Amino acid sequence: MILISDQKFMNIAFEEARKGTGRTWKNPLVGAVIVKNDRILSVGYHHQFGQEHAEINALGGLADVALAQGATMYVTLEPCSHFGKTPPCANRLVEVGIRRVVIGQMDPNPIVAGKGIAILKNAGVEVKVLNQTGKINDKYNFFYQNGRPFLTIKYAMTLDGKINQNQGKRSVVSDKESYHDAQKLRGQNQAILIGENTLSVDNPMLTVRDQKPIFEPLKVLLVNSADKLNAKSVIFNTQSDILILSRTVTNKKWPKNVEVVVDSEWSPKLIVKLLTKRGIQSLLIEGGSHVHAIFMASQLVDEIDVYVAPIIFGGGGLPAVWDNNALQIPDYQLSSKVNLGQDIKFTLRRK
Ligand code: AOF
Ligand code: ZN
Repeated sequence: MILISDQKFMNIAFEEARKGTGRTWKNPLVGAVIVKNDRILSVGYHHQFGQEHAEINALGGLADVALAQGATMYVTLEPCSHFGKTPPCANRLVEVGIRRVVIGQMDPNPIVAGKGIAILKNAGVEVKVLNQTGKINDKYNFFYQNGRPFLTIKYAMTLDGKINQNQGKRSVVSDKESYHDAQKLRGQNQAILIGENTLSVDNPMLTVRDQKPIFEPLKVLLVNSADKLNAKSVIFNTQSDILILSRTVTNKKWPKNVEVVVDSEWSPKLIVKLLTKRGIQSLLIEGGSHVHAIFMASQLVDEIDVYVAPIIFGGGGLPAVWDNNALQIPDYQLSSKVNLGQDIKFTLRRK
């Protein structure tokens, strides 16, 4: 049973947590509320990757830390137990005399995963876990629960299923509103992948332009030969990290922000394995047709976002999903359908 007052304060903690949206990078969003005699004494949240955790910020908001004696802390995620960029929060809560801790969800990150709760309980602190995620850390939770990043494919197409009008040329397909929505999607992912045709035809920057993030997503280029890439592609003018997955060896000297990893058999499975090892929790796949096809058939794609524009290009352009062979695509179901200007965005999720 959940007490009404516990739920009320936890909802406030979730609101706090959301204030860190877009700034905590690989860390989860976390919010905390300190309550005594049914009154809120302080609130706090995790502001940015590398900075203080939510609990410490909430304690810092107290007029006097002695007020924490005998208080209850509501925190959306299990307090941490590790010495990371900051000392463990669970120990600090014990130290300042917090008597009861109400937790939204356990931390699935194996460096914590129950150890924070154990520290609290061993010190005699009353702990209650509500098993609520508030849907604020879906990709973080997915990564640790499934041992791989959450994969999303995104494309814009015409009513005749084309992503461009002419195979070798970039075309405007979607409405402004779809463009802004797609920008938001970029900001919600830690890496963005494209194939070499998209790189040469679209020459994209793959940056998040609407609301410049503190941490730009890693740009991943899947290519046959790193050395044959056009060095004038605008992507190489950006400062953010670029990971080139090349099928053939490189003899070039690359700038510091560019890394080339060679494997003659790059497959979705192998790419996912590499990104998992690097702690990338989410990947957005942005073209082109063949990259969409091989990923869809890989059984590894969790979400597909398609922006459909009410225009027809006719023959000559590339289909949104293309392979020489018929592919076995797993089952997806409609998760949402929204109007964006004159376009419609369909979001599909794995069944
Ligand atoms: C908390 N409160 O506000 C956050 C927590 O890199 P570090 O040292 O900041 O540690 C990151 C890990 O700490 C993160 O993956 C998660 O397990 C926990 N994050 N924990 O108690 C917070 N941000
Ligand atoms: Zn912590």
